[in-house]
Amino acid sequence: MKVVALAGGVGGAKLADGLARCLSPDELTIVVNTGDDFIHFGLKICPDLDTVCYTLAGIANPETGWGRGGETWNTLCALETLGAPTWFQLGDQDLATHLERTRRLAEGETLSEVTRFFCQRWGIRHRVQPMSDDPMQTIVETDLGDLSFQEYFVKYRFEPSVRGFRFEGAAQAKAAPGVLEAITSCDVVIFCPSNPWVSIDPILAVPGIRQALLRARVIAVSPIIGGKALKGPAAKMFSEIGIPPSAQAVALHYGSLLTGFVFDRLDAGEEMGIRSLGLRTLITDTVMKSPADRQRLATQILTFAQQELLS
Ligand code: FO1
Repeated sequence: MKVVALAGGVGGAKLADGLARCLSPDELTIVVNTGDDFIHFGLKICPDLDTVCYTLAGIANPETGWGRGGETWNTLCALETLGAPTWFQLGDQDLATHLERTRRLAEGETLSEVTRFFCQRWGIRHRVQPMSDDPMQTIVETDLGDLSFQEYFVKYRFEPSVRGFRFEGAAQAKAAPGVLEAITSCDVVIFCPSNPWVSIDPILAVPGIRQALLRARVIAVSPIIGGKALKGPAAKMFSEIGIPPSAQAVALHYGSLLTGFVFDRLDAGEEMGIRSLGLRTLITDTVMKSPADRQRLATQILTFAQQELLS
């Protein structure tokens, strides 16, 4: 079965890893949010691409989900003694990724090419693609003013109250080579349990992607469980935009793009409401605490997708 997964952040990376454990490299393309990317110390940092790649390569930090396992922090400590900004924690090994990415981009490689190179080096056989090779920046509109995503998320610990979002550069961006083709030729697209507002929406804002999805079968996995997000500000964002956070709110957010919806047992009471949106549903344990959980959830979603294909 040919699958395209849209992912951003730690929850998305976990399900992408589960899918990679179930599907062969020619069956899976993972399209990753780059709206969180930013320039820091002159380096191009792509947190979601790195989180997905480190997770698939088995070299991610198991505690945080982002950055690398067994990391050292010598550079960050040295920067601190210089009074340099250290709000964004860059480990020594992780820094090597940003240095080499920045060098290759300056030599004229595209972000897709650099990502393919890293995947080869880290032994990742499945295709991992940035949503676009063009710069796009998620801006979080807050009561403190407009903040770039990493400022909002890391520097201000997602404390400011959110008023809205915009994706700067979206109108001029082109989908990365192969992304639209992957969506139009796959059997199913899976929206990983990533933040709908700032991980999946930036991907949907890339011209052509939403239109391509309208002709595809799309299954979303809810990142909201029992009214809360396992990690990050997704539930807080729903509330501050004026929508009570729930699995159904996630389904409504994606609206007519979806054909199927996966949500947690804890929210089984929402089934009727979600089905009334015309969606097929899978209710299961969606929390992924271990690699075995990732594979189990991916297997269940793929079986559900197969049933959709047959229906
Ligand atoms: N998240 C944090 O909460 N604090 C950090 O200092 C931090 C550093 C960092 C460095 C490299 C990287 O690839 C990711 C990093 N993240 C950090 C995670 C990142 O901000 C978020 O996971 C995503 O942007 C949200 O999708």
